[in-house]
Amino acid sequence: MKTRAAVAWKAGAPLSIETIEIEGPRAGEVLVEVKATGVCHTDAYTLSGADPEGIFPAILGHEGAGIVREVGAGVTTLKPGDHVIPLYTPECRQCKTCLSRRSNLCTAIRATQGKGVMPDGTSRFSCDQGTVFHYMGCSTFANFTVLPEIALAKVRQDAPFDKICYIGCGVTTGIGAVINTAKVWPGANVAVFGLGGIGLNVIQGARMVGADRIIGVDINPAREAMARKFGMTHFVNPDAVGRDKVVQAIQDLTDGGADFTFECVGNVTLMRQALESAHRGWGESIIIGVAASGQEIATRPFQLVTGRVWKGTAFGGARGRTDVPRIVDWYMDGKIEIDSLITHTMPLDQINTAFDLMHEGKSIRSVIVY
Ligand code: NAD
Ligand code: AHE
Ligand code: ZN
Repeated sequence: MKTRAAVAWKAGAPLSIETIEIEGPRAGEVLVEVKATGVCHTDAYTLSGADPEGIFPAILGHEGAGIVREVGAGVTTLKPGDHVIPLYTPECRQCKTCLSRRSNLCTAIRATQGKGVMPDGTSRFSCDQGTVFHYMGCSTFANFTVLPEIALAKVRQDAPFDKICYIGCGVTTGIGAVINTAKVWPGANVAVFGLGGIGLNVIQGARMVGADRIIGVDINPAREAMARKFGMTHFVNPDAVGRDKVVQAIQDLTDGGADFTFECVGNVTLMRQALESAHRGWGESIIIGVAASGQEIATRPFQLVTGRVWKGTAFGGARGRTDVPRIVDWYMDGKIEIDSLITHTMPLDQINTAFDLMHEGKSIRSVIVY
C-alpha cells in the first residue's frame, strides 16, 4: 500500500512530503496507522547529521500514537483496532537485559534498529529511488508504519492521540529519569539543566515525588514562567549569573550542592556543570541529553572520589510495554500534565515549521496530527 510520509533525504535538508510504498507486516510485525506524533530534539539531532547512526533517506519520528491496522503471522498480543504507542526502546521480556530486571535497554532488536531496518534486515519503506530506511524502529513521520510486536505498548482507547504521543518519548523520559533512574526522594534538592520538552517533564516528575527545591537552568528566559507552573522553585539564567558561575549559583541555593542534577540539553559543558553542582558525598547527576558524535565529557576524577555519581538514562529507564500504559493512566487521571506543554499542533505538510519553532526556542513540543 501507499502512505504519506515526511522523508529525510539527506542530512541538514528540510523534510519532504512524499507518497511512498509501505509493505505489510511480516511475521512478528504490526502495521500501525499513526494518528499523531511529537517532534523531539533527537529527531533534529539526527537530521542535522551529527548522529553516527543517522542513515538517509529515512523516515524520522519516534514519539507517536496510533491504531493497529494489521498484524503479521505469530502476533498474539495485539489485534486490529488496538491503540498503541511505538517504543524506540522495546521490551521483549526474553533477552538477557529484560530478564535481568536491572535495565530497560532491551537488546532483542537494537542492532537492526540502529541500521534503519526491521529485525529481518530489510526495510518496509520504498519509493521510485529505492529503499527508504526506518528510524529508531518507529518512523512516526509516516501516516502508516510497521513495527515489531515487542516495540508497541497497548494503551487505553479513550486517551487522545494528540496528547499521549508525547508519552512515547518526552514525558516518559523526563518523569522516568526522576522515578526510575535517579529515584529522587521526597525533600531532595534537584537541579535541571535545560527546560525544554524533556527538562520540564523532569521538573514535573520532581514535583510529583515531593522534591524540595527544584532549580531550573536555561539560557532562554521565556522558559521560566512555564517551568514555575510545573514546579520549578528557583531559576538560574547562565547569561545573568555568568556562564562559569552556574555551579556556584546552585551550590548557594542548596547549601553545597543538589542531591540530584539532570542534564537535558546534550551539551558536554553543561554535563560537567551538572555533575559538579551535585552534592559532595552523595549527589547524583543524570545525563539525559544526547551529545553529538565526537563529543566527550570531562571532570576532575576528584569529583567522583568525593562521592558524586555520574549516570545516564534512556527513555527514563522505562520498560515500555509495562510502564507506558500506566503513564497514560496517570495522564487520564490528572496526575500528570501534558496539554500545556504541547504548544503547537500542525498537519504533516507543516512539519518543517515544527523544527524551525524548536530551533528558535518558541515551542516546547510540536505535535503533528494526521
Ligand atoms: P529542547 O530543544 O526542547 O530543549 C532544550 C533546552 O535546552 C531549551 O530550553 C534550550 O533553551 C536549553 N538550552 C540550550 N542551550 C543551553 C545552555 N547552554 N544552557 C542552558 N540551557 C540551554 O530539547 P528536548 O526535546 O527537551 O531534548 C533535550 C535533550 O534530550 C536533547 O539532547 C535530546 O536529544 C535528548 N533526549 C534524550 C532522551 C533519552 O532517552 N536520553 C530522550 C529524549 C530526548
Ligand atoms: N544514535 C544515537 C543515539 C542517541 C540516543 O542516545 N538515543 C536515546 C534516545 S533519545 C530519544 O529522544 C536512547 O535510547 N539511547 C539508547 C540506545 O540504545 O540508543 C547516537 O548518538 O549514537
Ligand atoms: Zn525523543
